Amino acid sequence: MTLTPSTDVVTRELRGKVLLVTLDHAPVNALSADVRRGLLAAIEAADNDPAVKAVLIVGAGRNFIAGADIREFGKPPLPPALPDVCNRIEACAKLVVAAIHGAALGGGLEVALAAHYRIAVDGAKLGLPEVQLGLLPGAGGTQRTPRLIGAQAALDLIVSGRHAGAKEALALGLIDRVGHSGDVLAEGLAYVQELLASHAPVRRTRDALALSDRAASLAAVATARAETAKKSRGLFSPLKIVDAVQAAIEQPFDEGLRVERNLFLQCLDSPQRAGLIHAFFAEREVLKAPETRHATPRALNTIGVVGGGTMGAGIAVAILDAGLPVTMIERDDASLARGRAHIEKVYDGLIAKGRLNAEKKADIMMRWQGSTSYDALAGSDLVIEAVFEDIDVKKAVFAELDRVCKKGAVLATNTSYLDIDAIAASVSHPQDVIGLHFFSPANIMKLLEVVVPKQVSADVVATAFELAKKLRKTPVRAGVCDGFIGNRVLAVYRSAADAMMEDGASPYQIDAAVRAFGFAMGPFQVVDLAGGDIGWATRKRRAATRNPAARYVQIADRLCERGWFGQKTGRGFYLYPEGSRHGVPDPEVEAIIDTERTRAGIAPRTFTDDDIMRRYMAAMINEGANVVHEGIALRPLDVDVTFLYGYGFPRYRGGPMKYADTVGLPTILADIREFAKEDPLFWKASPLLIDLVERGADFASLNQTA
Ligand code: 3H9
Repeated sequence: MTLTPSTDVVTRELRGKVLLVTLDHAPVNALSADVRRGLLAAIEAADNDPAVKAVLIVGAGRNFIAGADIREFGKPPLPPALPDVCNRIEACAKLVVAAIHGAALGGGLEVALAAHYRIAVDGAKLGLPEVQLGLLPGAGGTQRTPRLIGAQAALDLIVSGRHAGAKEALALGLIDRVGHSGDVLAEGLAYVQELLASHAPVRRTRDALALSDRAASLAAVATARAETAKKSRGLFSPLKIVDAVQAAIEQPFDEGLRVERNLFLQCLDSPQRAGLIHAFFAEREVLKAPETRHATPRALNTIGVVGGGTMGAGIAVAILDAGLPVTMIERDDASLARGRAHIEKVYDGLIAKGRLNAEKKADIMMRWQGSTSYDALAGSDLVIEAVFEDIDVKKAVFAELDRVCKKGAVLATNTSYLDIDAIAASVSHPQDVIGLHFFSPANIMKLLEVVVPKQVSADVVATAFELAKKLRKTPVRAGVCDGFIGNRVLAVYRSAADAMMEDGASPYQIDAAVRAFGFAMGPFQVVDLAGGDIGWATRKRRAATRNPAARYVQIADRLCERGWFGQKTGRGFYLYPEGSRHGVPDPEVEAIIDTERTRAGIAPRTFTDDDIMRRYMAAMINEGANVVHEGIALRPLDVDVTFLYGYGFPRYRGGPMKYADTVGLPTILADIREFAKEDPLFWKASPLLIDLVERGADFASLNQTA
């Protein structure tokens, strides 16, 4: 028998004495207004129906509930509010049980915590990941979780936002039972029957006693506050979480809920919440490149890598880590041995940290195979070339691949700048050639630029996205141009940084300002880490085609001429005393900069940190706009994801284009026009930026159009 009215997204069905309440709101049962209404109505119905002795809440599909509906944030609130729904569930006079499978995250776990008993099946993921969206659990999570599992465990869970499996959730006391059959409904119903049979009382989490040792709880808060202040790097919500948990200890439940609500609303209003939620959706949107919608990926069982240098070895590790076999090609035995050694070094590092053992390493290395003959690639489904960055060297490799690879094998180049159309044109099946631009270290960095040359076939693009999935990388579709999305934009804001350095800012001030903005590192630290020789080689390569009228700052060249390539040579922009990885400012570098200023006839001037960031970001945003305008990036969000995953852009700002929207495009354009008074050639406003400002539109308006 069905009690009416069920809603589309929340159905009710009486199973004996148990009201089965099923949330069915694809794809992840997010708690939209309809779902909240349906849940509330179900609880009301249960309380009003004497035939109902207990309520069982389950989720349809692959998850219990993924949390609040993130798409509603930033819009006018719709009743009923989730905290009220949770309070109503907890207040229900009938026994309420949550049966959890898949994700019970954020508001999803908060619903479960408001229930009186909880069972989860193997494979369930429980957590309060709101912090990753710039929020805190706002439906009682900061008040009920510590009451249930203690302040320390609650803080660990909420501040980290990590997921706990069913077994751990049981050990923590977050749930009461783990079901092993895999059938969440059967497990849930059996558990409710058992509770009814044993006359289990209605048991409310608000009355749980895990905070009864007040002194220990407050000590946990003090420790968490100190650690969070140290680690949260400019993030707003982590310390608010600590405040909310402190309120759980010090205040009665209802007052604690009020404190939580107030703190939640502060987080909700923060630009960080907007930036982080933009990042959440953007990283999912980039997966939906047009080719992935209609083309089927080719097979990806065996992969070849040409080149065993830093990039080739890093790519090989990424592939091995995905459980796939790798065939590595090098020109001679010594180079091959070096390639293998690079790979082993990564795994030995993990062994030293206790994250791998020798046996597992041996298992992994079984999937590695090396050869000095291209013929070993005859059976490979996909080959990634990672040799020296020179078009003739690359073309020679592709000629070999053309000769040995089977029909339909995908031929990929890891070039970071070179013309992939030209490489493709040099082989007999240009439709099989694609760019896969990994970032160093390739086994760690998440970004993968999928560079799409003119003649490539759609299923090859789809295969590249499939590979990214297997390697757990974040792919961004990019068009062919010098530097693709990331390095092209980087070259421009690096020039802006160089110009500021020559005009009077020290590299140390620029780095500090960029770090204070939220980047992990400043541009000159990045040069020192990557090796100054790499950029130097590129500058020399481009010298012939550089516009002679364009400003060219020579300071970095002066350092490279001295062999100061950064960390690996012990000095670059910074000094690295005795192999240290932490650079210290170098007075000799400052003297070289002074000499260069004199040579260029520049009277140094003062920059505030704000001046620095306005120029740095305007350069980045303007070139980002050009990249979108020219179709190199599909949308502004593709530029954002590139910078979040490949260039250490602070996630809480959402990426450069989202940041531009936050500041306001008219402000960015006005800055560019002001800077253009000094250097009109460099500061040329992007036609896209001008157009958007004229139309009163923003970058976000272009994010729907891929
Ligand atoms: C919260 O709960 C606040 C409360 O404390 C207080 C409120 C007052 N809403 O990731 P997938 C979409 S904050 C809306 O590819 P998977 C997603 O965009 C929330 N949509 O699947 C995608 O859409 P599309 C705390 C959502 O299987 C589709 O679902 N919760 C939401 O790899 C599939 O997603 C979280 O932070 C949502 N909450 O992973 C959990 N979640 O198909 C966030 C997903 O159009 N979610 N979508 O691209 C996740 O971590 C993962 O989605 C999950 C599934 C693990 C659940």
